[in-house]
Amino acid sequence: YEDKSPQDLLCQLKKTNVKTLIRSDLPLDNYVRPYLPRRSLFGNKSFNSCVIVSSSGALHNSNLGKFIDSHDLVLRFNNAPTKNFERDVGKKTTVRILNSQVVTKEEYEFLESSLYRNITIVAWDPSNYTSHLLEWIQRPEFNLFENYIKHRKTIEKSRFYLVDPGSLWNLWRFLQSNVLSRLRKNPPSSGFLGLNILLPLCEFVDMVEYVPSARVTRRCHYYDSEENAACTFGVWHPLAAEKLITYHMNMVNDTQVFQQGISRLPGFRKISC
Ligand code: NCC
Repeated sequence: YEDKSPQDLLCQLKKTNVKTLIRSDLPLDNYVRPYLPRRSLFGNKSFNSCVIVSSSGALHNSNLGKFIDSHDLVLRFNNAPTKNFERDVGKKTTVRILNSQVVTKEEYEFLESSLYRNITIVAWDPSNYTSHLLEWIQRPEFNLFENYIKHRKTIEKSRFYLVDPGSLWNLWRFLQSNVLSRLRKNPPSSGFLGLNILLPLCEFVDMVEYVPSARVTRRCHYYDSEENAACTFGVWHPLAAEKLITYHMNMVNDTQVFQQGISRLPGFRKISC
């Protein structure tokens, strides 16, 4: 462990490649291969302003909707709704990051719900720490390939990407190399994954209520009333480590982070390593 500056951390993160799978990553005879996109997420597109809307209960009554919608790209997670919550979380969605439970479990109605149409979808599922890509495809935690293929086949203009599971462990190693505590071997949350998907594409990335502000409550999500402080600080995912390091890399002052609930990171193109 060494004490690193925000710049050092961002440079280390820039080298931690997070990739989505493309056709050429799989052998010719693999059944998923024909459905994968030829090019990776957003190709060489770029965005000026990007925002990540955490699903945190602290967004309730935040009034951040207009601020969120003013960004060029808006990233949301899982089944987090906008309808009826526009004042706090806005209504624009460019990308959704989904964990494999949301893609596979009946209750989320992945193939039917309008939440998952006309946007870009990026889904992830954890592999074993030591397993290879093809082993993961044979034995995913939740079998997202069936609905992946159905979505790609039947939904018009389906823009659906899968995260290379090795990327999750690259991010885990980044976190572990920058905290003193010993992290359990569970992948980072969709939140930290989302950050790393956007940093190469955006001039800057704002995150709302990811680093918790003075609005922090025990409430898990802005869209339901379940109370569980672990949603904010983590049990399964290394959330506390993710948030501490994100705070350290952030470029705005503490009033913005802890009063407004907004942290901002410079995109990778902005930093020279
Ligand atoms: O709750 P979840 O997370 O969907 O939240 C998305 C991301 O927002 C950030 N967050 C959320 C709540 C909170 N109080 N503070 C936060 O900072 C986190 O960065 C989080 O990643 C996930 O990461 O995919 C997760 O998904 C849920 C659940 O599967 C989905 O919501 C679908 O219902 C997981 N919960 C359970 O499995 C019970 C959660 O552990 C991780």
